[in-house]
Amino acid sequence: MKWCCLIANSVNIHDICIKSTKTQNSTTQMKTLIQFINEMQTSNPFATGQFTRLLNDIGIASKIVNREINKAGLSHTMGETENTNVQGETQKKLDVFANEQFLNALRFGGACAAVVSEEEDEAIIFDNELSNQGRYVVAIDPLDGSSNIEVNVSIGTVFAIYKRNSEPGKPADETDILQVGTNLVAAGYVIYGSSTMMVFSTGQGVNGFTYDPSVGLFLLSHPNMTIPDNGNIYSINEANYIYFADGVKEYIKYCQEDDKKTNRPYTTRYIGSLVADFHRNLIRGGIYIYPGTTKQPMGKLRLLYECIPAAFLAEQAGGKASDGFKRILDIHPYTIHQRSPLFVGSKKMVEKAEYFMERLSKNFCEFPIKEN
Ligand code: P6P
Repeated sequence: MKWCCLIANSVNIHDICIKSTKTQNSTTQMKTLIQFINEMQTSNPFATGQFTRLLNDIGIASKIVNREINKAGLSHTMGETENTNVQGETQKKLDVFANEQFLNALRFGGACAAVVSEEEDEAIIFDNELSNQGRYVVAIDPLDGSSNIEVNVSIGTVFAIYKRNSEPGKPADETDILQVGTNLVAAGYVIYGSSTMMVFSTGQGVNGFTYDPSVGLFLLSHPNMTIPDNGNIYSINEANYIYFADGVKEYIKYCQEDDKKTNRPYTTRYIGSLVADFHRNLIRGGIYIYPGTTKQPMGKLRLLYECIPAAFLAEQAGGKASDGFKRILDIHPYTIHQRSPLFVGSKKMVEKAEYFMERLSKNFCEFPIKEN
């Protein structure tokens, strides 16, 4: 710092030094994910350390997935496999790789008794001595938006964590798997984008951690994330317009009207990756809609490992999430890959969309439709 002052007059190095020192200090002052989780554990007298272990295991698996994504173009992991998953989608090699990493991390961590994964037809009940003592179950989309991998667009992992209902010591069962969103103990996502971030909530607000690959740590870069009450970005795939309910069509028209006092017309941004669209709207304000359509009345997204975690985070950040009518977190799942329409984001924007749905599309279809 001293030598900076000596030559400060010449090239303004002083500011650069201060800035870099400040940047340096702020980086070194940033809390790591482990420190953050350990502080949570010490503040909870009933904590056994299993939850800390679980979040840490998810963090480790996401670092391995991140490394593979970052070099996908240079390695054999790009491209498709010959298999299709239960969704009927062709599995990408990275889908399979990510699924394996998270399942292995959770299987041997001793905190998780069962997993529902988008890439697995059935729930995975670990049923080994260690896992049967696990007090948690996890619903996960290991790599959401993987169709964007080869075009280098941000993709993500989405996870939801429940406390098991059945007694530890035995294998988990269906009562542990099909839980309503209000039972969640935590939810989050990892976005593999221009930087890799883990954003999660344990019910006390939302915090974002940026991954620093030079030290292999997630650092608390976005404490107490809150979503603006209103916004001017709407995210929806308008290619499906003719299949939308009238309420959705009317809301899109509302977004496109010219009205300066309500900051319209809005801007449309649709990345085709839930985590990326959700993350932008969380920071800037906005609404993401994947509605039911006449072709797919329950929409495309899965309730357990896409809609519920997104809804939990949105509400924890001060936003809102529904299926256009009902709060997502109040929907009782009846099957693990159940779909649901999703309206999620800034509270006032979701409420406006719900107004049009209520007024014009109340009977668009009786939710939830029992899918075969
Ligand atoms: P569409 C990715 O497949 C995903 O599940 C979400 O991440 C994304 O928002 C949506 O589907 C994109 O679906 O039908 O618009 O291509």
